[in-house]
Amino acid sequence: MTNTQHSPVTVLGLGAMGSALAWAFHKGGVATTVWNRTPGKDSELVAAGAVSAATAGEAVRTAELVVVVLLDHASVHEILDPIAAQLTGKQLLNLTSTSPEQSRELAGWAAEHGIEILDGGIMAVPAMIGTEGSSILYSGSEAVFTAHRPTLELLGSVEFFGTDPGLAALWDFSLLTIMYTMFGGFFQGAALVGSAGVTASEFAARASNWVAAMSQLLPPFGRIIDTGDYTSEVFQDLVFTKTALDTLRQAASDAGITAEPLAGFADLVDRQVTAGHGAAAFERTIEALRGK
Ligand code: FVH
Repeated sequence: MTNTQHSPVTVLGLGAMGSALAWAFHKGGVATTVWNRTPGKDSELVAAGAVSAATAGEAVRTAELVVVVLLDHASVHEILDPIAAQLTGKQLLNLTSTSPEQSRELAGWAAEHGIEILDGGIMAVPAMIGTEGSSILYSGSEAVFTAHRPTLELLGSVEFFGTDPGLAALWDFSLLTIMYTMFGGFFQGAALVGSAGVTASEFAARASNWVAAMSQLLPPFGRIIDTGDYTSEVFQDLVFTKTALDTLRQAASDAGITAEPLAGFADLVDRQVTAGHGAAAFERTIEALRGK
């Protein structure tokens, strides 16, 4: 049953994420129309009462809010460019993972066509959509965010970062950077301990506690980086860090595995030591990322 609190929504793209979003809208009482390039992915949604459209143009006709959740920036343009005229005067939400610059480019394109656009970064996997753990970061049109906030809250908690359309993606990609480097470290650690016959599952149980404990160090790191003073408060200096990383690389080599996930970070530390900052706090590594 549809709920008059929510305007009709169209979801363009029924991959794993688009389907999860469409289901959350539908279950929340939103009149939901769906379209996907490859037909057939909407059969269960349609059986449950969602409306299927044969083309993207047809799909956006009745919607006030059009949600686009496709593979990437190129596929978004591939689908939206031919229907720009039908989108004029409508409100668009891009939940496709696009880089900050791509989000800004899309916002420029939307403005040229009289389309109000909000951009979002989904901090959840499809199974989490609509649950407490799901969080979505937004930026761009505050009017679209405010008008549809109750509808957006059906997907997860919401936060608006500002009118720069690239901001949500900037936060999203910064958080994903942590996630992927952590996963890379987990795989390297699992390969290392696995060289002694330990299973990855056994390692994972201990590693998740370790990651949780180490994450407590991030706020103090942030504070030191923000002062720009890497000499007054030195929890661990760069020479010590270089020695530790060199030994970790040696351990990987001895076990016959590659240390590539660690190598990028180790190179940054090496550069800081070579530049004469060995006694500084290892948080100074961020300056190597900034090219200093
Ligand atoms: N899945 C996840 O965990 C993450 C969580 C964070 C956010 N991402 C982003 O969400 C976007 C969509 O991801 P997805 O999980 O739905 O991805 P797929 O299941 O691979 O579905 C891709 C959909 O895109 C359609 N598509 C691809 N190329 C084109 C194109 N050239 N023209 C039209 N549609 C296209 C594809 O259609 P089809 O292959 O079924 O015809 C799917 O609908 C993504 O940006 C994630 O980074 C998800």
